[in-house]
Amino acid sequence: MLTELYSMDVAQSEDTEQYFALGNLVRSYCAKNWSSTNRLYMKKEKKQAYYFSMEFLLGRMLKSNLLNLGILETVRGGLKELGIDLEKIVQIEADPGLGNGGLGRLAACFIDSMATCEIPGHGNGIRFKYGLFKQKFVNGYQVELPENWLQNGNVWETRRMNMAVTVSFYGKVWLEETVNGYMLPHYENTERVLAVPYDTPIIGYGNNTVNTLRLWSAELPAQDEAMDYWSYIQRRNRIESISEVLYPDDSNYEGRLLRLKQEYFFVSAGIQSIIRHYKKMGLSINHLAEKVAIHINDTHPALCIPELMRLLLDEEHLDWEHAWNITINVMSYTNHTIMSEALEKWPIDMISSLLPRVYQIISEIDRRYVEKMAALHSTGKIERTRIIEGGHVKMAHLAIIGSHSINGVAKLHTAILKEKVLHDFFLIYPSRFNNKTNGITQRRWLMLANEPLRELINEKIGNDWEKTLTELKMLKAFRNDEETLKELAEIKRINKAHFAEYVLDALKIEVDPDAIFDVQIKRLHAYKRQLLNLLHILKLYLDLKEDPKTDIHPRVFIFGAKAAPSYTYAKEIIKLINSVAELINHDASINNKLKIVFIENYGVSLAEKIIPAADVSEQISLASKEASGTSNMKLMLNGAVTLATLDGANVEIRDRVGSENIIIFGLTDKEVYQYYQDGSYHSHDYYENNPVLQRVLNTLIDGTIPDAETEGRDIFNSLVNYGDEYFVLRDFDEYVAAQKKIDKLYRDPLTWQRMALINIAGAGVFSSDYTVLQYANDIWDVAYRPDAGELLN
Ligand code: GL7
Repeated sequence: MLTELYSMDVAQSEDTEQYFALGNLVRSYCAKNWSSTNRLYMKKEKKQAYYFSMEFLLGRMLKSNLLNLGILETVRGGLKELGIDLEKIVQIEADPGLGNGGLGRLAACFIDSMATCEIPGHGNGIRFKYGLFKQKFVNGYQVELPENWLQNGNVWETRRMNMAVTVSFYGKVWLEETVNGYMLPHYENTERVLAVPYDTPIIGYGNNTVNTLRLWSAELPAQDEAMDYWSYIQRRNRIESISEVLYPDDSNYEGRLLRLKQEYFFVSAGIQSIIRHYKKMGLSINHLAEKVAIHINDTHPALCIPELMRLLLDEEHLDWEHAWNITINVMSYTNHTIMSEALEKWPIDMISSLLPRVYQIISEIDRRYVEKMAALHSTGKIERTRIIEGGHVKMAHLAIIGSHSINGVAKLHTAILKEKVLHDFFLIYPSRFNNKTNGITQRRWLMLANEPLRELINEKIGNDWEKTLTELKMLKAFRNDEETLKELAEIKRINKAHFAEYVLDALKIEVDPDAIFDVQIKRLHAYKRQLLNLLHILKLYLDLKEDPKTDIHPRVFIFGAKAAPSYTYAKEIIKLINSVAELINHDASINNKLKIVFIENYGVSLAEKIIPAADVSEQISLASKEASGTSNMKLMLNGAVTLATLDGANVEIRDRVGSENIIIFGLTDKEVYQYYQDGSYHSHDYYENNPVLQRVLNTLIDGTIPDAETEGRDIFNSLVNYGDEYFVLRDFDEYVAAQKKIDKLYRDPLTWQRMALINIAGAGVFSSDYTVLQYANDIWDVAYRPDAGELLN
């Protein structure tokens, strides 16, 4: 392959050539299974599920492909004989950051699991030219740089020009009756965009299934090339901007036209290609719902609903009722957050000018909804739930009204949707609501990221768990086996030393692998409460300054977090953490008892390094706000002990490991809602009445923290004077007490390692294999691996 690609042999080649040669080999190695999977699906006319997602946060793929193909060790060994280190060449691959955080990474875990569980399920999204920005710290401030992940090419994708489709925007549309009596649209002055698919094989683990991730790229249609040169360049730039850059918003919604264009672009392209593929099988459009399931991942692809309606009405000439029936049966929707700013809504003017025909259809869906509900529900409820209201189109309402299934992503989150956030809809459509707790793939997050732990587990209980993760429960038999607990401790120590090397190399900070590695890795958002973590660090710092002999076990606090570029408050928190790190890391009197490591540019590849080295998993969001969380699952699977509020999937983690093996603190969701109701939370009182807390908070404004005056003042005010929206001060004392408990437990190594072991043993249910099997069985009604049925129980 090296000779074919680069006309060179191994001795002449460097890492980059070796990486691309190997990547190409792997791709051709799986090509046969890729086409035979497709042929089989066609031949058996199997129902297909399509996961529509704005984000797929894949991470590097070389090793995961090798693992899933069952050739990781062979390739590693073969390369070694040639004097090549696999670990070195995998670093060449760009880490495609086509997602913001948990939502995008979940989509990536799901497609890996679908292929592994032999579910005919594929991803559909956008091939963003630039992934999520690259984060740099300059003087402690976050600076955003472009992430040009395609610069050196992408070995995994195949451009499929022959499968391109056209997506239309703008223009005028009117309906005219045809000779057959159909009302069909006529268009004038539309802007046509060519959507070109790039397909990536998604390889199942230990089987012959290879599914497809189809990402669309926006290009200028060929006929437009005939225009004059400058108009051509301008139009090309405008069109290509659609698939240029991923929006760096986590749960902040930005009302930007380009975002709406992106959403319609991949929705329309995806659905057109699904229908084209379906019709190739010679089946009647009337049976579409028997062969196709489309999943709407968050509201971003909610235009799937009017777009499918448009194609069924305008292209297939079905009547409204019939088309609507098919659409509801095809569509299902997942809600991923209750944060109100993430509930997308578009101004009517914007959507009706950009997508005139789609807007007509949305209006008609809304009109019929109101008409149908009038007889059944109160006017108030109908007004609160209709799609077009207050001059806006509400995407969540569209997704709910047009789908047969609506799910939340953890038990608590689904309960809150039913009882609070979507309560009106729950009363209208009770049977549509269901829960599907998130999951993670054990292949990337244990088998690849933590090879020493994988080996230890295999030694103890065999390797059935690799396919059936709940088998990890067998580890419980070793809970009192000192030797195993010591081996577990050794592995953690090795992983920590490994990570410490990285920290020294990349950040020039020396950390002691015998310290507690306390990890909070997730997007920077006020509700996730990185500030609570920081206030506790400041408390420890003050304690040590007052009495250098204060008896605490040394700690390394590890943060990894990007803030949305427009989210000023989150960026201030980053700066503040970095300033506190400057202060503490350079204070010799602290005697290395505290260190703060804020990893720059946190993403999938860094998570793979940090998670195996973690002792403590910080999951400290304000109860009710974190829909699920998934780093909580990855960290427990790698033997970290969770320090958590009863939020999201933390509740289910506690149920699995028992209260003795997780440290829980803080308000419950019920208490939070109670505060909202009676308005009785006054953060200022906590400042006034709690001297310890007061002293800590004063460090933000009294000059203790270097070079963060503005940030310290703003943050102080938000907590003390402007209401403390996420109850940081309320939970402070309990958090400090919980941290003390951690300190005490950690000093008893056997107890600690037993907790770690029980966490690993209890993590089995959080495999995304189970999650997708439940989607396949309960929502999509598609087939799956015959022996996987028992995993559902
Ligand atoms: C999120 C939730 O915040 C997170 O709790 C959840 O685990 C994830 C996947 O379901 O979805 N919702 C959201 O908008 N983002 C998330 O990560 C960005």
